Amino acid sequence: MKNILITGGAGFIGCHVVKLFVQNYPDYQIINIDNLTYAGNLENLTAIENAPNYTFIKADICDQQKLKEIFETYQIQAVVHLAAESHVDRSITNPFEFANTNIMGTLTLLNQAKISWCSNFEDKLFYHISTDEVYGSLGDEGFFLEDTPYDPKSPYSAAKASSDHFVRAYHNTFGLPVVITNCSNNYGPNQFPEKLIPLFINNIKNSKALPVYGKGLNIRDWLYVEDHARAIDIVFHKGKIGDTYNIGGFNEWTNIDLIKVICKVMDVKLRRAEGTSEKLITYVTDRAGHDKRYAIDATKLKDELGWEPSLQFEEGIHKTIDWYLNNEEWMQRIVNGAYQEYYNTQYNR
Ligand code: NAD
Ligand code: TDX
Repeated sequence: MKNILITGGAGFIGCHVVKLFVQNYPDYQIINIDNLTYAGNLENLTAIENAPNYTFIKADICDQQKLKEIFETYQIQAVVHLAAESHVDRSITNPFEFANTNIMGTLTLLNQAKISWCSNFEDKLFYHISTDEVYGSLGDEGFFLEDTPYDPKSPYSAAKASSDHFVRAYHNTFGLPVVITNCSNNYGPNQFPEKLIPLFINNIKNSKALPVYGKGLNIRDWLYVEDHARAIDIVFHKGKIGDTYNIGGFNEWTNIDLIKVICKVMDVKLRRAEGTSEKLITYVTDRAGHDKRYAIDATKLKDELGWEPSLQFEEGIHKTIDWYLNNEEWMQRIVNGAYQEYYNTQYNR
């Protein structure tokens, strides 16, 4: 029996992690806390919301008193921390919110774990989920390794980098048992349609312009979200305390090539003439400080813990597009804001 606190479980990656843990580990009690920002959507969790080993609590990771209550009530033994502000463009317009949630929220959670565990850290774990963006931006060559120096460039990545440093500081200073993973760009079902792939799928479906930043030549390494959740499961159970593991898809694409693949697949699935979707491509002003290239070397995770991506990109992108086309209501309710009422009707207690 283990009581595990997962933060940010109503978000994109969090919902896949919560579902995996609830379904694969009936002996674990999964307590999901999320304060349901615009990005938190409890509809992502309907498959497991009534499971006996699952509890949802609407809570803010910056709320120390609430965290104290939750640690005491549920006798929390491990934390898997995903809650964050996650969208780079929003961090450019509102950096303070990112500092508050990603830095102060993480620090509040770390400190509560330290206090509640009374420095008795046996069988405890604080697992922090982070991003490859903390390493900055690559040129044409090379990969991010676990010991690549931090060089964050956006307010989002600066806040995530700071949170990573606090996690390591709590390990070094107080002995808190921590593990960190830094992952590349995720894609798949349930991603909020502000991020490139779901935004473009939705715009193509509605014959709206596809806003490509700059020349579309920036490069990202894409990983299917369920492969990330599987990696988190493995690191949670087998990761070495104090260590960092990079997680990536070994799957680099320039934005424009990726967009053209999505356009082609969408033409076929929507039975539109070849080339219809590509005509929607519109080059727009570049993102400020737009990182050129991210590429993860996930060899350590493969060699030490035996994880590698299971899905080829072609299969992943088909699965993803099918999911959005088969879940039009999910998208519609997000676009019109109705998903935010779900909490009030389902969890009004
Ligand atoms: P998301 O924006 O879809 O979800 C974030 C969740 O956190 C939401 O449910 C939101 O309501 C919740 N949240 C935000 N502030 C909170 C607060 N103060 N208290 C409680 N809950 C709060 O994000 P995501 O894409 O699922 O990312 C999850 C984590 O993974 C983040 O830490 C992110 O930095 C990291 N990550 C994401 C990617 C990616 O490609 N999306 C890649 C690598 C790492
Ligand atoms: O409209 C767009 N047009 C465009 O050209 C959007 C939304 C994005 N882009 C570009 C910017 C990036 O080069 O596409 C690329 C991907 O953009 P996002 O989906 O916003 O992701 P990115 O900025 O790379 O960050 C993501 O991966 C790392 C997540 O949002 C982060 O949370 C994660 O840490």
